[in-house]
Amino acid sequence: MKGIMTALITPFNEDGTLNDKGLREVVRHNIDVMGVDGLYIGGSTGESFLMDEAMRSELLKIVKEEAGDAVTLIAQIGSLNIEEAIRLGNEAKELGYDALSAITPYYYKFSFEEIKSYYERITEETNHPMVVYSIPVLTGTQMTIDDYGELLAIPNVVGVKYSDTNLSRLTKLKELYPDKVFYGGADDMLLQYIISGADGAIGSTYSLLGKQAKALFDALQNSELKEAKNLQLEMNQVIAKMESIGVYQTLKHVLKEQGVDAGFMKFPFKELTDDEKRQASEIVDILASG
Ligand code: NAY
Repeated sequence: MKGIMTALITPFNEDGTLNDKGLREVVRHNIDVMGVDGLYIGGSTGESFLMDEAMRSELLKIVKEEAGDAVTLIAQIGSLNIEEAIRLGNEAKELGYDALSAITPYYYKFSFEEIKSYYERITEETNHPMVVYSIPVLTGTQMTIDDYGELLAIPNVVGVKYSDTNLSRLTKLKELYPDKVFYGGADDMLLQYIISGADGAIGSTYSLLGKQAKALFDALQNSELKEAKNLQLEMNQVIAKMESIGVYQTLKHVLKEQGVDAGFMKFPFKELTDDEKRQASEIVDILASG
């Protein structure tokens, strides 16, 4: 469960249906070319909040079929509809996913007690390892150390995908819960997350920067801080460019230029304009020269 995991994009056809062939290519690319340790399926990067349940279920089936047991697989099954989350969680468990993950329930301003009961209910009814997905920048839900502690005390909650950027809180959490697993979630801070106690990271840009991220992670395990810093700076040039154009769209564009059928975005996400495509193509050159 440790190391570098790609938050997988989902390739769609132009009409919004799932691009089965492209999805398999993206899975293969991450395992065979990037050499990442795991895949996180159906997260923010995977646009799963724009999909219906049948499509989410199909996504989980195809990825497992293609990846087999080659890498760790985590299925993000969170949904505002608890029954849907439980059904998807049980499906992922039956398919052989290593763990489930669920976004903190969003949109409504749920109380912490409500958030906690959501995790209790999903874990009780799926009885499978659960990674809490905390991403305040998208959900607006900020949790305290005590809140995280209460969630980590729920049976089957094995860790947190910590897309929170408060690093001193992360250090404290790892100190308090050394047996739980914590994943960093902002790719331009991978080095800082690991130094602050994270066991690994889950990020979208590792579909392109997986090798560098793995090298950075290994450098830190060997206390090679200077090497790690250089790798982070190199990665950040690409990440900043992606952020200025649109991370998910740029990922798909660059992968397609690299020969991987990453497909289209799901409505209402827009495709890149011609000018943005030209900017995104510069990343292809940067990666090829690195
Ligand atoms: C997911 O669920 O897809 C994620 O892991 C999210 C992590 C990404 N954050 C967002 C908001 O998409 O990888 C990061 C992010 O794309 C990267 O740091 C570049 O900003």
